[in-house]
Amino acid sequence: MTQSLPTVNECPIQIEDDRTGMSVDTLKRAFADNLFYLQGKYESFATPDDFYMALAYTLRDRLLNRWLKTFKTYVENNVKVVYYLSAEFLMGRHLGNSLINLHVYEKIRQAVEESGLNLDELLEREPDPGLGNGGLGRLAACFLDSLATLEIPAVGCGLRYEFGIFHQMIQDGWQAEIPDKWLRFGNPWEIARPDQAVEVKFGGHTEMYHDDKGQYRVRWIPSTTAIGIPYDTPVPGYDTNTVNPLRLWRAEASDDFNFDAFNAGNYDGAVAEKMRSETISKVLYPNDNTPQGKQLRLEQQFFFVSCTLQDIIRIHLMRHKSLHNLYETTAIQLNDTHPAVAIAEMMRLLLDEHGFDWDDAWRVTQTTFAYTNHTLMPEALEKWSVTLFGYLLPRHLEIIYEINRRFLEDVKLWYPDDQGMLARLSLIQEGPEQYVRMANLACVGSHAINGVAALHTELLKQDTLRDFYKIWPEKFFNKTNGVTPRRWVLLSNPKLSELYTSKIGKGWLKDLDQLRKIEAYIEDAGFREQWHQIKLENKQKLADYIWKHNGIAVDPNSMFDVQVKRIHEYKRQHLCVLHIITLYNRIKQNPNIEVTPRTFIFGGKAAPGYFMAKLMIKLINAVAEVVNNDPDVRGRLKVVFLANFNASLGQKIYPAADLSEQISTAGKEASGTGNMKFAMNGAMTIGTLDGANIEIREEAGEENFFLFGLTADEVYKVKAAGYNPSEYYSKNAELKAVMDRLTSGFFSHGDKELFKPMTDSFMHHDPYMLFADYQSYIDCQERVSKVFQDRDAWTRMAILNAVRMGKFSSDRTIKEYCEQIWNVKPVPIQLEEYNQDSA
Ligand code: F58
Repeated sequence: MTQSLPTVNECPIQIEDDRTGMSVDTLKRAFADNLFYLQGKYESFATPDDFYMALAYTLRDRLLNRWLKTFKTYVENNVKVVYYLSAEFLMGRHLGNSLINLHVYEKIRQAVEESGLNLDELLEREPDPGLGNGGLGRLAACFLDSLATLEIPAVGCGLRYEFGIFHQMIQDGWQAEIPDKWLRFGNPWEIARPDQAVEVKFGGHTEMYHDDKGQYRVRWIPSTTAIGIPYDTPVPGYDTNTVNPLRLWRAEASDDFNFDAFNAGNYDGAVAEKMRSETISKVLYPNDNTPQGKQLRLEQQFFFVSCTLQDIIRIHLMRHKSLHNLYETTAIQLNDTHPAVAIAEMMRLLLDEHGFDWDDAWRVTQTTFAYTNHTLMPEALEKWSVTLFGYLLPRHLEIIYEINRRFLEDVKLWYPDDQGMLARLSLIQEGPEQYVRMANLACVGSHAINGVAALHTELLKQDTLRDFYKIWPEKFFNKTNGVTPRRWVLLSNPKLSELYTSKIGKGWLKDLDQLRKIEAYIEDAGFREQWHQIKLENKQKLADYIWKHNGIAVDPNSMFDVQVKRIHEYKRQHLCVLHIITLYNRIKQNPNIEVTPRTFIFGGKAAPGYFMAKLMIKLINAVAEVVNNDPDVRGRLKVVFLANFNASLGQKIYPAADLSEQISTAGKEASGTGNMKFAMNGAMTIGTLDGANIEIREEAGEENFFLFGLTADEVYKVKAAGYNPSEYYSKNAELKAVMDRLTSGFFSHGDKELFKPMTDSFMHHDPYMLFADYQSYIDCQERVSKVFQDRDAWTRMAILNAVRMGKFSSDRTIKEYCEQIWNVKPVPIQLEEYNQDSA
C-alpha cells in the first residue's frame, strides 16, 4: 500500500522534536546542537557569549510553534488586532522572561548545569536591548507582556534602532556616554522578513490630476525613498499559548535609487544616499521629556509609521475587499505623539492610494485611532516647524491644513465669538514661525484620548487639553498605568514569589489582586520573619553588586533608600541630596548623634545635552566621595551612584529596596511606573501627591505611605502668589547650612563655581520648588527613620504595601483599554493535540 506523504505545511511537529521538546535531555541535546550548528563552535572553544546564543536559540525554537500558530489563528479567524505604535520599546532581556513564560526555568537550569555551566552567568551575557528612554518605552513593553498573557491579538510596532540608549559610564563623577552596540553578536530573538519590505517616500512635491472618474486627485512625487525591512521578535504570554509579534522596522536604501546613481557613475553619490537612508533607524534619540526638533527624528517617526500603516492595510486587505470597515479589524494606539503623523499618513493612503473621498477617509481614521498622552509639561509637547514638515512631507502638510480647516469650521460654529479658543485648538501654532502641534493632531484624529494616572488625566482635562475636553468630553478616559508582575516580581524576586505561591498558589501571577489573600498572614510572626529574610538576601545580593562595581562596602542592615529613574530636575534627585547633606551636617555638628544608618542608592541617565541633569550626577558623586570617606560618619551613611541604570539593573534593585523615593514636584510626573515596581517588591514609598503615587497611597492605605510636600494645586497657587525661594533659605537654619556648605566648595575640592548653576537656580528661581518642600521632606524622612528602627513595624507596612498593589498590574490597565477603547476580545490559541504536553 502506498501512502501519500504530508505536504510541508501539514508536516506535524512532534513532542520530542529537538526543537520543541521540553525534557531535560532534549534541552541539553538542543543546546549542544545549537552551539555546534548555529554558533559553529566546539564546546572547548566556545565563549560565554556563544553559550548564551546557543541557549537563546534553544528557547526561541520552543516559541516558534506557538508563534506561528498564533498568527495563523488570527488570520483564519479574521480577528480584531491592536497595533501599539511606539517609537520606543524597552523590552528588557528576553531569555529569563522566555524561561518563565514557557515554564522551563528549572529544567533549563538543570540542563545548563549538567552541561557544566552556570545559568545565572549565561543570563547576564544577554545585552539588555535599550530601545527606549524610560517610562514610556518600558510601559510599551509591559503592555505587550499583558496583551499576550491576556490572549489579545496585538502587534507592537516601532523602530529597530541599531544603537539604543547610550551606555552610561561614570568618570570622575561625570556621566560619559558610550554607544550601545547591542547587535554586535547578532540578535537571536528576531526574524527578519525581507519579503515583507515596504517603500517609504520623503520630500519632493505634489501635483493634481484627474482620475478615471474625472475626479481631482493628488499625487505625491517624492524626492527620495527608503525601504523598511521588518524584524519580528516573539512576545510570549505567561501561561498561555499566545505569542504575539513585536515588529520593528529597519531602514535600508532603495535599490532603484542606488542603481540609477551607480549607472550614472556617481558612486560617491550613491553611497552617500545609501548611508542617508540607513541613518534613519541608526540611533535612538536619548531625550526624555523634552523632544528634539531634528529632521532625522521626524524622518524616524514618519518612517516607522508609514511602514506600519502599509502593513496594516496589506493585512486587512488579505481578508476584506475594502478598507471601509478597517475599525472592525484594527485598533491603532498612539503611544504619545511620536507616531501621531500616522493620522495624516492614514488619510493620505486612503485618499491618494485607495481612492477614498474625504469624509469616508476621515471616518475610518477617527474610528481606528486612539491617543495616549504621557506628559503635562508644555515644553514636552511635540511641535514641528511647518517649513521642515512641508519640506519632508509636503502631502501630509496639505492634509493637515485641510483637517485643520474643516475642524476650525466646526469650532467656529460651536464657539462663534471665541478667537482664543480657535487659536488654541488649531493644529497650527501661529507666530513668526509656524508649527504643527502634534498633540492637537492626535486629539482631532482619534476617538479616544487618555492620560496615564487619575491626577494626570484630570490635569489634562483642566489644563493641557482643556479646550479639547470642552468640545469632546466623551473622548477622554483615564487609564492608570501598570507594570507586569511576571518580570517585576516573578523574574526579579524569585524568593518572594515562591513565598507567595507557597501560601496562596500561583493564581496571583495572572490576577494580582489575589495577593491580598496574603494579608491573612500578617499576624504570623514566622511569615514576617521569612519576608524579612528574603528582603535581606536581596539586599545582600545588591550589596555584592555595589562592591563589585563601585568598590563601596554597604551594610545590608542599613536602610536601602533608593531613587532610580531618568535624571531630571522635575524628579528632584537633588532634593534627596539636600536631605543627605542635612544628615551629614547634623553628624558633623555632633558626631555622636543617633542616626538611622542609610545607604542612598541612585541610578539613572541624563540626556546628553541636559547640562543641569549632568551636574546633578556630578553632585551626587561629589557628595558620595565626601560622605563615604568622612571618619565622623562612621559608615552610617553611604551614597552610591550605580552606573547605567536599565531594565536588567532595575531587576536587581527593586527587590532590594526599603525606601522608594517618588519625590517629583506635584503635577509634573504623569504617572511614574518605578513607584509601582518598588511597592510590589515591598519597599515603602516616600512621595508627593503626584502621578500614580496618589493611587498607590489609596491602595496601600494612608498609614502605609510617607507623604510630604505641596499638592499640585498648592504648587500652582504658591507660584501664582510669587514664589520666592530665598525667603525659605533665610528663614530655615538647616536649609541655610546645607546651601552654605554646597556653595562653599566643600564638595568640590574648594571649587565654588562647580555647582553654582544649580545653587543659583535654587536660590533665585527654584522652578521645581525644592525649597518649598524641603522642611516637609526632612520631617517626613525623620518619620521614616523612626519606623525603620522598629523592624517589625516596618516589615508589616512593607508587606501590606506589596500585597495591595494588585491595581498596578498592567493586566488591569490592558483590560480597561480592551474594553473601553479598543473593543477587542481574547482569542485563545489551541496547539495541536500532540503538542499539548510541550506547552
Ligand atoms: C513617561 N514619559 C512619564 N517620556 O514621564 C511618566 O510619568 C510615565 O509614567 C511614563 O511616561 C509612562 O506613561 C516618558 O518616559 C519619554 O521618555 C519621551 C521619549 C521621547 C521624547 C519625549 C519624552
